[in-house]
Amino acid sequence: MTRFLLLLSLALVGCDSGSSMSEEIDDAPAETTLRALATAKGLHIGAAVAAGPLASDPAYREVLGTEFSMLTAENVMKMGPLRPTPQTFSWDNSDALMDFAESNEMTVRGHALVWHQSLPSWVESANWGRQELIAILQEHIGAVVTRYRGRIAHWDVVNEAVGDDARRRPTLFNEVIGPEYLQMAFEFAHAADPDAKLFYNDYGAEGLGAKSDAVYALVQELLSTGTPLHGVGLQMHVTASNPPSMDAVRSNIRRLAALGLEVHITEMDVRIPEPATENGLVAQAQVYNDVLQLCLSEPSCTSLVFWGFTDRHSWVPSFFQGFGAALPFDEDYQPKLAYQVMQQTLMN
Ligand code: 9MR
Repeated sequence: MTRFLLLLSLALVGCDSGSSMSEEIDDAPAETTLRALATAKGLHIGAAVAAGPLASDPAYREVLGTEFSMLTAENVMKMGPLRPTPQTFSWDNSDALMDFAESNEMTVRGHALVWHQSLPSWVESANWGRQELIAILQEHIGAVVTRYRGRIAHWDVVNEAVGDDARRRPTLFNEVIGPEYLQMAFEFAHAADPDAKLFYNDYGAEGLGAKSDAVYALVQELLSTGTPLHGVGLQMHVTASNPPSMDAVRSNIRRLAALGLEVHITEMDVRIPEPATENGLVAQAQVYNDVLQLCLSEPSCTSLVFWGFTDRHSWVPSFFQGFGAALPFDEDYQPKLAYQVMQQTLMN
């Protein structure tokens, strides 16, 4: 708590010095956004975007475009939303996201080409043969990556292939194609856009432990077979009261970097019990700040992406009963303590 009070006072001082600095420039407030400050430090700071408010809520668009340099699709680039039928693609929402990103000069993380959730029912319900399912993967990955070739810098190619038991998850792809579906997926993506950086993304593998060991072994194996894999996404869906040890996350990032991989924090949110209390918000701010500082201090950690940005739109309350308020902006788009403390860290 003492450390937090120090950070908070620094945050308040930092806000003042930011505004005096800004007298020299025309567009003063932009210089103290997370976006401007993180960019100056070579870090992409991003948020997952929900299609509904992106289409309909000017305040949502304003904060997103001002505060973040990177965005990712919370849902609209998953196979279910993109592929209502075997014959059709539904590009409207993903195109709208790309348009927004490009008109705001934001970089895009594509999410996610292969995942066992959010599959179309026509994929889940049929009894595929191995070659048929490989053909579906190839066609799907090829079509999506080709459509956004040169415009999506980073793709989550395979998401959550390791189970909570640290074994290969027995997904449709793993069971029908075999574990080699992973290498195939990366190769299909690489063929469609050789310049895109291709990521393996997972949760619960941020620190050290059986699952992160399994993810490490998986990416090591993929690299050893020449798979075009360039990075690992650490999702970082955590609770304020029980975050992973930052020392362990640092060790994990370093061992991945030693394999030549880039690391992105891809889906960070820090849930607290609702209704939110002062103590909860303080603990939350500390976790956000710890992860930001860690990422800034590790050269391989090049992006920090939140899973949303406003408590108005977050998957957390519907998934974790009794928890919420997990993001750096509140439901009215006001910056929370977590925002202020991160802003101060980026100013230093
Ligand atoms: O936040 C997403 C939620 O709106 C969707 O209903 C859900 C299923 O598609 O996926 C959520 O996002 C997940 C992400 O794609 C992968 N990592 C875990 C995220 C939270 O469940």
